[in-house]
Amino acid sequence: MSRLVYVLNGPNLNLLGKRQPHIYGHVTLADVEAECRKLAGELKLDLRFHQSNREYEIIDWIHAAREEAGGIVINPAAFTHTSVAILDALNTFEAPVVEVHISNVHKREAFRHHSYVSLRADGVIAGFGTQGYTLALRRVARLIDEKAA
Ligand code: CA2
Repeated sequence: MSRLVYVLNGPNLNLLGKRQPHIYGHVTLADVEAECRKLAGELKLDLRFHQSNREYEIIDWIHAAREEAGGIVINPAAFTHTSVAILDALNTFEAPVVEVHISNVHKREAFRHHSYVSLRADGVIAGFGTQGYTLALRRVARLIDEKAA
C-alpha cells in the first residue's frame, strides 16, 4: 500500500486566512500545507498538496491519485454540494478517502447540508477548523497501516 496521500482543495480555498476569518479563521492554505507536511513526516507519509478553482483539475488529480496514492484527503469546498463529477472520480479510487470541511456545514445554510462526496468518503470531518486536515491525515495513515498489517 502506497504511503503517498493527496490533499486536494476546491474553489476559493486559496483565499483561506485572507477573507471571512469569522467563518474560516486566520490560517492560510500555505500554513495548512506546512502543518500537513510536518505531520506527514512524523507519520512517514508522502504528500501531494493541491488547490484549484477548476473542477476538471481536481478530477485530474483524483485520476493521478488512482495510479500512485494510498489515500485522499479532500476539501471539495463548494463542489461538495454540486459535483457528481467529483463523486464519480472518487468512486474510481479504491483506497481511503476522508472529506474535510473547515466550518461546521451542518450549522450553516441548508444547501451545505448535502454532500455528494460523502456518498464515497470513508469519513467526514467538519467544524474543527483547519485542524481537520491533520486529523484527516492521521485517519488516512491509520487506515493505510491497518491495510498493510
Ligand atoms: O467549511 C469548508 O471547508 C467548506 O468546504 C468551505 C467552502 C464552502 O462552500 C463549503 O460549504 C464548506 C468554501 C470555501 C471558500 O473558502 C474561503 C476561504 C476564505 C475566504 C473566502 C472563501
